[in-house]
Amino acid sequence: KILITGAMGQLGSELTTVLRDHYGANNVIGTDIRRPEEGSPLLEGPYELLDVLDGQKMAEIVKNEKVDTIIHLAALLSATAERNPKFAWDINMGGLVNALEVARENNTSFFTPSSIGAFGPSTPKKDTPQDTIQRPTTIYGVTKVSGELLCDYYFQKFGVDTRGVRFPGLIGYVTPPGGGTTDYAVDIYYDALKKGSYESYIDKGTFMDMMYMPDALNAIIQLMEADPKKLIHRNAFNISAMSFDPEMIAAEIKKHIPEFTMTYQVDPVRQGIANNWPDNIDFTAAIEEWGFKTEYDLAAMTKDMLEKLRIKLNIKDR
Ligand code: VAH
Repeated sequence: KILITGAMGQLGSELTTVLRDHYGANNVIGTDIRRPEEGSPLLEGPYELLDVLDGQKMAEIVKNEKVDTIIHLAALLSATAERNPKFAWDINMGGLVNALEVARENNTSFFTPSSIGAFGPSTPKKDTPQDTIQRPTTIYGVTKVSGELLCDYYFQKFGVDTRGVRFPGLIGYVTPPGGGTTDYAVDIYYDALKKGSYESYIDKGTFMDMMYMPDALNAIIQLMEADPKKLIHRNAFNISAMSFDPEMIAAEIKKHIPEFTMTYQVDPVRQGIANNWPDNIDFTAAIEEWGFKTEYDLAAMTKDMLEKLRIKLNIKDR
């Protein structure tokens, strides 16, 4: 059985559904600090209230349900974390160490994501290597690097089967993103359909790695099912599908909505975070060690996002 923390989040909500389809609904327990509203797909399988700072409750669920895999997603993302650094440290690290302790005590396998946010201004910005300098200047990045090291430690010291990837910005139409720097790449599709225009808080020329949600979900399943003997890096694999700046995604949207216009109102905080992240990362290790691959590039993602959002938002005239 699989336990997912942060199941109500942008990634957690879609991963819970996909894993239930893949492994059987009753084998995937969604948990978060709040209960979803009635009718939520999250309630189509086992769901428990869980604050990841409550290690005792987490241990009880893992023991009672005979959980053998913990997927720990509960965390504050970069922009939100920057507004509440102490709270971000408490949740991101307090939650992680609780989850790792429960994994150690119950001998479960373990997945938690890192991020391109684990890199900083002194990291090579282009073709960022799998193994390189990591001196992030955001509290989010500090918790991501600390998390990578903690997961490596639990593997080396206690043999916990920890695995993880460094996610790029994730783009999906099911659940809105929650407080990230890359959220503009989701918001732009919603506004293109609702308003025919978008005011970007990230400046033109700011390149960041991105990935369509279906590819991110597949990557988690692929890594968790990979042969552990082949994993040299194990935690924090660089993965990405594309790198673009606001101008490129706007141009792709214009192919579908010719009257779409883009303006800029740069947010210094999130622009400051984006400036310190790579332009594009090298993900050769993920390809070599567990066959990482993606299906969606910017054109395919844009076509699918607009199709799915037209239905979700019931918009026919754009
Ligand atoms: C954020 N979407 O913007 C997250 C992610 C790589 C970006 O960590 O904080």
